[in-house]
Amino acid sequence: MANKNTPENQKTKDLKQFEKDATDKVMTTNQGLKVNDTNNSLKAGERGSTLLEDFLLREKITHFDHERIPERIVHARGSGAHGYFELYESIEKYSKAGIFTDINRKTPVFVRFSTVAGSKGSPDLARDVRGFAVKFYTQEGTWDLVGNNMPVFFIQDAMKFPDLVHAVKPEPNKEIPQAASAHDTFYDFVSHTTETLHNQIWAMSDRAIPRSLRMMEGFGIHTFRLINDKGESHFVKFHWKPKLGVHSVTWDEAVKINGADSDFHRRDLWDAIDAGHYPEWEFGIQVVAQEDEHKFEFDLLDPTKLIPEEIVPVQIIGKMTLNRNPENFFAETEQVAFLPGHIVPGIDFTNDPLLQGRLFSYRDTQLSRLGSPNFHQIPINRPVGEVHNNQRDGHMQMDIPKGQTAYFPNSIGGGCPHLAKMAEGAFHSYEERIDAKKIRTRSESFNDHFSQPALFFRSLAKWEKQHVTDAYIFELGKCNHKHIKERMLWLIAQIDSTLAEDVAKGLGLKIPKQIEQPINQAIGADADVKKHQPPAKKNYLDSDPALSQANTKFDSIQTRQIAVLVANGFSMSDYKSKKQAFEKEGAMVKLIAPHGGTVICNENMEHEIDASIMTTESVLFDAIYIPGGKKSIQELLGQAKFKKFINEAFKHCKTIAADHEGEELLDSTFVADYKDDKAVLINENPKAIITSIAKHRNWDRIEIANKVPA
Ligand code: HDE
Repeated sequence: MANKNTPENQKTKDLKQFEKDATDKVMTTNQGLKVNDTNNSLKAGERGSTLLEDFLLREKITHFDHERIPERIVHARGSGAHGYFELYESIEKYSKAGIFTDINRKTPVFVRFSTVAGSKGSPDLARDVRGFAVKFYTQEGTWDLVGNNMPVFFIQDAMKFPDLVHAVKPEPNKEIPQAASAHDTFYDFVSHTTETLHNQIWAMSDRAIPRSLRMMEGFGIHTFRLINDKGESHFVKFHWKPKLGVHSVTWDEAVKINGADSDFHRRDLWDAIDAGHYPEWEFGIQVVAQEDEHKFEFDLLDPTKLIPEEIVPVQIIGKMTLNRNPENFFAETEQVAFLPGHIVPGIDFTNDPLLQGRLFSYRDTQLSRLGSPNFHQIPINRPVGEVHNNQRDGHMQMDIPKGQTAYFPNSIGGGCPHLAKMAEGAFHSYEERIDAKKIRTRSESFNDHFSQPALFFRSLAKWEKQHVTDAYIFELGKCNHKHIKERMLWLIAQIDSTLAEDVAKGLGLKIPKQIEQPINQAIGADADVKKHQPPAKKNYLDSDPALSQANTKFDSIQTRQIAVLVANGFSMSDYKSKKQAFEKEGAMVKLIAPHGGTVICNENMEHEIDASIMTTESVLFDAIYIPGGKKSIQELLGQAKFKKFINEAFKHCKTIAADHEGEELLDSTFVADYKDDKAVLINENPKAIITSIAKHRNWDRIEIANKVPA
């Protein structure tokens, strides 16, 4: 059994040998030649032309000219972190994987979160699915769980992926819009490809605008297999559940955050890890016995379907902690290469046609992105175990394979590298029985496209439903083609008639009684059209509480950003008691003042401020606290942006607390008429404020909040 710290040290040690630290070092060329001028090129005379001879200039410029690589074709915008995975209990009855059986291991991981549609420099708060890709450096080989923050995908067959991506990306004639699904081509595709509707409604929900990457769930999406040491298979879905709960911002905030801090999620992840608030997710599995494969109302191989947790509960078996920021963004976060085909003994694939296509695509894309079949030798991609085979050469070969042979079998090289016996942990594909015709089609068992979107919508709280409605109105409102909007309205009506009516009202359109047939055009030209049309929704479960963010955790204010509004003369005693209490619970308390530099409290102490009101925005914080102090409040009243700051926080249903004279500032805002709101707290004790902030938002306020003209 491995020492508890071995694996983590193994990858850290491996990466360490490639790290470069220039502290106290002299500057050199790439050949190690010492350089004493990197500011001026070599010229013929002081004002003369530059000489071709200048190898220092050429080396520097040539490297610069080639320092970009293609961004990922999807998921280009990402943020990464290192950490480790621990197992709570062995699941050896299901899987023989070391990572699932050895509770003494700490398996190193590298995680990359991403948005899907936008370019590398696009803003973090786009309405989009988030990638949630985890590389486990296990002792038996690297396992990549390349998932998303939503449990289903838009399409059922890999063959449709280029169409989906072309539809959502900026339109090809004008390269507009960036990082947005709210445009004609996307809804043209969606409205003709009804299998997309489930993931689509998730993308309209708050899941698509997370408060933090640390506050979202992760899903492997596909049904995989777990294989035990007897070679038996169980179906499995993988889940990540954030310890801080699942929380989101509102769309109005998202739009404003993108302007105020387009790196909001990336910064939030980095700062939390930097401050020692290590993000954690519990790891869960939904297991289905082989013989139960066909007992569901949907096909387990269909990636547009989830298994409701009400039907198959998630068993929590481990935890992932992210505890180290990368040393270098390009070397680690950009160059990391995830492949769903990276699995280890004890885990295997199913015939999900989307997964099967992914097994081809990811290796292929790394070849153009990273430029060489040796991408596995890049430090972040190297497995922790030894690598020996007869693959040779290629661009940027980093290894020096010794010996005369590069083939198998051989006798000259002593038959090495020799083959692993099963008893030595060799990989062996699950021996699935297959007796089938070769056929290009879509299984009829994949045809139900309305039941699960309807289940999702039914399971949401009132405020979540309102957000979905608003999102559809926004997205379809951005489309120019009336027939696309009408087609969408008809399809939404198949999911939920009230939702469709509300969206139609917002669009100023009527839900059409009929739309041109067929509804689902994602089938072959000669396919039997009738056979492939989705049937009316079925109700096999009234609701699944796990689908609603109203049922998440509301027990912590850890890492919540609290804006404290102050000017000279603020009450130190008010502030001190709150600051201590908030920080004890792990919140980040930030002083916001009318100007930069410092402010002096009523006890004559100087306090460094975190941001002047001119450089920050309400949307970057989770809550507001205003300590008393007559002089301070008078000054804050004199600067209109403080009122805007408070009005916006009120609009976004946040906790607003004030002590003593602080109430006067609230009286000058929209809050004045709503001081009985449960998240407006005046002269309350710290505990009450903490409980309120932990609730994330007071969504009961939503209807009043929508009236705030901020
Ligand atoms: Fe991906 N996807 N994908 N995808 N995907 C890529 O691989 C692809 C799908 C996901 O942080 C690409 O290295 C196809 C589902 C994540 O580096 C590419 C299909 C899920 C990431 C690719 C899918 C994902 C990618 C682009 C349909 C959730 C970012 C760059 C058959 C389970 C990984 C790259 C990172 C990245 C192809 C569908 C998640 C082009 C063909 C389903 C998290 O290979």
